[in-house]
Amino acid sequence: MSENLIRGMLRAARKAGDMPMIIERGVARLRFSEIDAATARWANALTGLGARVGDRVVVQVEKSVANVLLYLACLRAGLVYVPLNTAYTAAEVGGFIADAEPAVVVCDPGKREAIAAVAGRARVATLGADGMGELGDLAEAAPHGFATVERGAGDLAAILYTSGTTGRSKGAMLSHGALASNALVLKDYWRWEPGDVLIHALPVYHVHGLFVALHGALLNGSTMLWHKAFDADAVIEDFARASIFMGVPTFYVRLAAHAGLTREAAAGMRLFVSGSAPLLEATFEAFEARTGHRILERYGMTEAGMIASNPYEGERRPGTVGFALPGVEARVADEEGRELPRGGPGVLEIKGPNLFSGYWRQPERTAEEMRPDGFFVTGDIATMTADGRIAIVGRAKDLIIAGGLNIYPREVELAIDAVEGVGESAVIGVPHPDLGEAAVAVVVRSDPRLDEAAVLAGIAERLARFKQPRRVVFVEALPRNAMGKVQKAALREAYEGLFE
Ligand code: MCA
Ligand code: AMP
Repeated sequence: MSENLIRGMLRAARKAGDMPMIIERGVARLRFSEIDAATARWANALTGLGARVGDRVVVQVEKSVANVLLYLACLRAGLVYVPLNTAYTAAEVGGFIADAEPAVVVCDPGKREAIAAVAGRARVATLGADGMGELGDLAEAAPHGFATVERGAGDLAAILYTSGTTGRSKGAMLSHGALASNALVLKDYWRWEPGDVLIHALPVYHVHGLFVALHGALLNGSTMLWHKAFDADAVIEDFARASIFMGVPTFYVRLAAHAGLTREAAAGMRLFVSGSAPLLEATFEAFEARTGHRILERYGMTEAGMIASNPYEGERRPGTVGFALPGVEARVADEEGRELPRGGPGVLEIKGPNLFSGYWRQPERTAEEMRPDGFFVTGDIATMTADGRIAIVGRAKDLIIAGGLNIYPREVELAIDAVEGVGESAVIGVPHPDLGEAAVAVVVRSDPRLDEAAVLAGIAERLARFKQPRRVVFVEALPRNAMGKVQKAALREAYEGLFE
């Protein structure tokens, strides 16, 4: 039997019939009854460009209905979807293209020239937010029939890049089977039911918006109220027409600061889900006080999709991410992977059908994060109670999460160190009231005339804006331990009040 993930979605779509699949600002943009033919047309357009089963398709486009069809068409045609953050610079995109070696690169019409310059041998096709552009035109004219490509559970559906630390980034290979198993588990765990309507305000280039939200709605035949970007006004207005909302903690911080967030406004909602970064207890409590809803916090990772979740019916406890999802095994271990007694902190390791198939063409880096018994080392520090409730209490990996987006300090440090007048730098994450964490660069000058603006200007072309430090501070020397390693904990402590 084919285990192509698209099959379950097309089945659900047939049941949903003429119901809107995507509503944008009150207008039905796509109906479930249309997606069979529409994804067939898009699949024909892609194969017409020369993409063959197993080929990668790198996509950097604005969030749109066309973007969803493009993703679904990749599944249907057995192509491997590689989405990229729209904020990435052409230089960053070029790095991903060199690694993924796609057959086709899809970009916004306005970026065509810049992307073509870094696309190597790949075909470049444009796609605008309105569905126009070269690929949109091809899809418009393409035949309505397409034989869905048979895929096994282990065949790749997508590659999502998780870091750009040093030199090469890591592309997490995700199979049809891993994505399907995770989506089906969540469908039951969060009690998706007929008639559910999802407010979709997340970007569609990361696990949260692309898989957790989109797959959930598609497998349940649920209408999505589509928001191009998060806007608290517009989201609160949609509460009256929806039942489920998913967001990163920054969304909830902004909602809780909004005068329109009231019990009445949220009365018809069934479920609020938070994840991608820690939800502060204060945000959880403020949200409950205002709406009566207890946010359901869950925890996941690009390499594993969703790993743990607070229960739907049991206690949703702030500061915890709940229990390992059905089928997922979790243990808190020491540095050698030996399970520690319950209660104390250690590195969280997990195993299950949701796990990725390794890093694209980097078996040695995959091996570094896998235990011989198949457990994956998450790099998150966690505690687990005797009954299995998990709390994420820190990170062993050097990672900053700002507004739900990852920033790898090493990558930013390398860019800053290349700026004229910089001696050395250390990039740290410090608490930020809106973003949760924000990046701060601590810089030692080799040229005393260097200022903050010059550092930021020096990295502007190289790094996506969200990775650029919110502040640059200058010091005489970086604190180092006896081994010569920069003491980031000391720096974090020194600057923890910077944004308060
Ligand atoms: C935008 N900017 C940011 C961020 N977003 N800076 C730091 N961190 C960010 N996350 C910058 C812009 O470049 C801009 O800079 C300024 O902030 C304002 O931009 P704007 O577009 O207006 O920002 P915004 O609309 O307020 O966006 C903030 C946001 C957005 C709504 C929090 O970043 C967002 O939607 N985040 C969600 C990301 C996400 O989906 N994460 C899930 C990953 P300037 O003004 O200087 O030009 S999946 C995952 O982590 C795992 C698997 C999981 O468990 O889910
Ligand atoms: P990514 O690297 O984009 O896949 O992001 C995964 C990381 O986000 C995890 O390893 C955690 O560090 C973090 N994360 C996701 N959800 C949560 C959560 N609910 N609480 C704390 N950290 C989280």
